[in-house]
Amino acid sequence: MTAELDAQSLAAARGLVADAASIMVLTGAGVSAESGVPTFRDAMTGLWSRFDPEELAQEDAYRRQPALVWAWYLHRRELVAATHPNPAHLALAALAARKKVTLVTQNVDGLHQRAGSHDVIELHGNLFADKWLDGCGRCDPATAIPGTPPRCGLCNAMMRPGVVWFGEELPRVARYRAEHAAETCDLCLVVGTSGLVYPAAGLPGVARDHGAHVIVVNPQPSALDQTADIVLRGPAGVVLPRLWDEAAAPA
Ligand code: BV8
Repeated sequence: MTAELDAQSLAAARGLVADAASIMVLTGAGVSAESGVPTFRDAMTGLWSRFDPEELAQEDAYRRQPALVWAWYLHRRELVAATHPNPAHLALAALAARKKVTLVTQNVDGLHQRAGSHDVIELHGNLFADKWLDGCGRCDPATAIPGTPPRCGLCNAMMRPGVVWFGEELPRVARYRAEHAAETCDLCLVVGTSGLVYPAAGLPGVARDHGAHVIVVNPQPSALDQTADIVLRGPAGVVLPRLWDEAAAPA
């Protein structure tokens, strides 16, 4: 337990989790940090240090420099594929076996699913899904012309990562389901996000406005701290297993 993680806040948070009938969880890159996945803003280490991720994660960047952006996504896929879920992911999967949990993530790494979480709402898509940019409707990855990026053999459209870029609308169903969960939960657990990217970062405020308690888990201050009833200042992999660990006495 980190020095800043005081026992009183932890006990209060455990009580909220134990009493909750419906929990909405919103995760960001910090929940995967202990797996070794760089958070979104510090993903730009080494080769990529001279680029701004928000610059690369945009459609016009892709149209301007498809090979560079495609290589960036392949690099991130390789990084993520070599990692494993950490105790934070596993604790969230275990919570869903005991409580009604709607897991909403901003992450594109698929680690919640690999930890055993089901029906994960991926607001920003998935790094391992591909789709087409301006495709003809009959584009087929099986017959794509290999390249950086691959292209459709019929219409020459570029394959693109199945993520949501800045300036793109979120997937409608995912967004609707996340907003419904925020409106109907009685506890919103916010884990590992700087709370800077919208509309995802607005969800804890929606939950609060509908009467839910909000708990933030983050070793650093975040833009969502002021929305929280309780801020647990520690790493998710340490904090989450203490919020509902099986061994501990009921709160
Ligand atoms: C939209 C997929 C409607 C891609 C991502 C101008 C033009 C267009 C739009 C906008 C604009 N101005 C503002 C907007 C809206 C924009 C936005 O919010 N911009 C921000 C930068 C201001 N949003 C959008 O564009 C969204 N679409 O609004 O459509 C529209 C359309 C047109 C015009 C207007 C509106 C789409 C947003 C989705 C972007 N795609 N990802 C890819 O990955 O390549 S976002 C990407 O960044 C991530 O998915 C993630 O969501 C976000 C990063 O946030 P975090 O997850 O919080 O990560 P971060 O690194 O910031 O923080 C990590 C945290 O973890 C830190 O707090 C750290 O302390 C903590 N931590 C570290 N270690 C641990 C830990 N916590 C716990 N435990 C630890 N061990």
